Amino acid sequence: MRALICVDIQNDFCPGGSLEVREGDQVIPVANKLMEHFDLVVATQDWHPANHKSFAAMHPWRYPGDVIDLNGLQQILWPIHCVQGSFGAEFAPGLNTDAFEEVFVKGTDTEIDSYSGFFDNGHRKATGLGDYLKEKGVDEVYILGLALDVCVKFTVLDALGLGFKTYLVEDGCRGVNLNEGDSDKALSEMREKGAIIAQSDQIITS
Ligand code: VGL
Ligand code: ZN
Repeated sequence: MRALICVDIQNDFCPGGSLEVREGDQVIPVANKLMEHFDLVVATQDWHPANHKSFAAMHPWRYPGDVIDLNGLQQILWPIHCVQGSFGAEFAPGLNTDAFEEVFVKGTDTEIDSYSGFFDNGHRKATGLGDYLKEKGVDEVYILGLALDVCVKFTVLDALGLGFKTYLVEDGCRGVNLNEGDSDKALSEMREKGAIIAQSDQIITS
């Protein structure tokens, strides 16, 4: 049984959003098209309290891109984004959210960030996505969304760690590329750790 996981396709990660990813909105038609070919589609949603400590604005004299120690973990500071209930946290317009069987929110604890859709960055708490997929008998996951070099990457690595056969849908992702080349590095790392890098048209015709 295979499942499609749509990672963080939200307004704040699309052009004009507070943490915009270049061409982020271009993943929407790819996601919508692929959904038709899956019996199970789930989504993750970055869903922060307004005072989340991954926000640079929560730390005096700190700016987006700075790195701090947050409760023992290295934390990149981000602009305020995906605040619970805000427009920026909503799924991007045009995304076929009706296809989502379940949505898993992450980043809800002010004290720890959660890039992966499965666990927080300290692997302290699970979101429920892993158990949910196993209960449904899923053994293969196809992952796409935003941002390739942050939340998509960590979701892929955790999927591999949980034993899923893991496909990364490359044309269904865009990267934030805080540093030049981050997306290429992320692709290499995912491939090295066992992910299969695929294009959406290969999946549709296979
Ligand atoms: C993300 C940075 C902070 C993402 C979420 O969805 O890639 N990136 N929070
Ligand atoms: Zn976030």
